[in-house]
Amino acid sequence: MIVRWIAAIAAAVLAAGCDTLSKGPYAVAEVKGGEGSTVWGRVTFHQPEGGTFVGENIGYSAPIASAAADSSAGKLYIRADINGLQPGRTYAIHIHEKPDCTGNFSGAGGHFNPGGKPHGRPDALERHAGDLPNMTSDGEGVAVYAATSNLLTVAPGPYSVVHRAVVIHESPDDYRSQPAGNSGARIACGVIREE
Ligand SMILES: [Cu+2]
Repeated sequence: MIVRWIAAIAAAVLAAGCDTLSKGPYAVAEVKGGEGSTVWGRVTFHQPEGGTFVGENIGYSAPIASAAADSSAGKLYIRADINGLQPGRTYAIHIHEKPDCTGNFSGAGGHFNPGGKPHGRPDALERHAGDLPNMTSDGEGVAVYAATSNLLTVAPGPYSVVHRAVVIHESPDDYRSQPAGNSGARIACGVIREE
């Protein structure tokens, strides 16, 4: 029921066609796997300036629709397009604290956690700012992903994603285990820069 309601809202918002995505601060990370890896892609961060804005209508299911429905002003819209994953698998994706993908991505440090909180569900009050919903690949190993955050910003400040890193892990985040959701090895990384 709730899912249907969210989908209906998303469809209505998309149909309205307003789009302030191009306004407000914007950041991007080019994500790459390690040596021999097929993983590559792009993660973008839009911070709308005001009013309700709309994610692109890419015909994807719940995650995209709910992100579009939830993308009111004051929330950061995060979009990932990742290729070369294994088909039909779920991966953890996080913001990590350092703009460094060296050392098999260990250079990125731990989860971005300016609030000094425990790791948690991405919709929990107590969580790392860098905790995000898991990402799932389709039958071709492509993940099209969207999420919103009411903590993160692109604009300068303690919660800004700029000069941080996006890290993708080999396993899903269980949203419980400390400090990183038992999500396994880091398989791809990209430094976030403002555009
Ligand atoms: Cu991580």
